[in-house]
Amino acid sequence: NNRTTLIAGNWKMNNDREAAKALAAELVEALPEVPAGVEVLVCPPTIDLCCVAHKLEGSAIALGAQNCYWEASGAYTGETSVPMLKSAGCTYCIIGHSERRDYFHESDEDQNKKAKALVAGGIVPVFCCGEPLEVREAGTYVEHVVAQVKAGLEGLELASADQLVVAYEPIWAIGTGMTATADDAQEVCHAVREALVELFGAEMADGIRVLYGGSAKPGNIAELVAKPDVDGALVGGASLKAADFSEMVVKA
Ligand code: G2H
Repeated sequence: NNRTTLIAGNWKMNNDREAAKALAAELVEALPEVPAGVEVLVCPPTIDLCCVAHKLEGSAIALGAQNCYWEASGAYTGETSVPMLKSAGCTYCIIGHSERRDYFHESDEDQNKKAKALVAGGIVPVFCCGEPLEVREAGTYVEHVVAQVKAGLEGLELASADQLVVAYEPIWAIGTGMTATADDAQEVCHAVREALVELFGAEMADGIRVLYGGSAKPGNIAELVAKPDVDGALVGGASLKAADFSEMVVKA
C-alpha cells in the first residue's frame, strides 16, 4: 500500500505550560526531519496548543487536539470548536478516545457529530475505537469495534482518504503495559478497514490510515507497523518522552 505511516502522540492531561514547551522543543530538535513515508503528530492539552504550535513552527511535526465540540461557536461553556482548533494551528483532532467515552459518557452519536464537524472544518479526525477486556474475553471484539466504526462514521462525506484516520485501541492495553500482539492489532485493523470499505468504498478505504494504540513503544513499533493494515500508532505514555517518541518515529 502507499499509505503514509502516522506516529501520533497523545499527551493526554499531562505537563504544564513550561513542560509542554520543553517537550515540543526537544521533539523538534530530535526530529529535524521526518523519515520519508512517515508523518509525525503531537496532540497536547487544549490549553497548550498555541504555545506548542509556536514551538513546532517550521518543523515537520503536525499539531492536533485531543477533543472538540461540533458547534462552531456559542453558549457552550468549557468547549472548544473546530474553527478555534483550526485557527490555533491544528490539522488533526482525536475523537472518541475510550477515556472520553468512559469518563465523560460520550456516545457514538457524539463522535459522529464531531467527525462531521471536523471534516467540514478541514481538520482530520483521529477516530478512536476499541473493546474493553470483557468483550475481548467474550470473543466478540471484532463485532464490537466494527459497530463503533459504523455508528461513529456513518454519513460522513470524504473527498479524499487523507481526511480521516482511525485508531484501534483495545482498552485492556491502554496504559497497562499489556500491548496487544502485532497479530491482534492486524486482525482488528483489518476488520476496521473492511468496515471502511462498506462505509466509503474500496478505493477510499485503501487510502485511510488505521492506527494501533495501547502501550505502543520503541520496542514494539516496528513489528506493529510491519503488519499490512497497521499504518502507525497512537502513542500515550511513550509520547511524553522525546527520546522514546523520536525513536518510534525512526523505527516506524
Ligand atoms: C492509548 C494510548 C494513547 P498508551 O490510550 O492513546 O496510550 O500508549 O499510554 O497506552
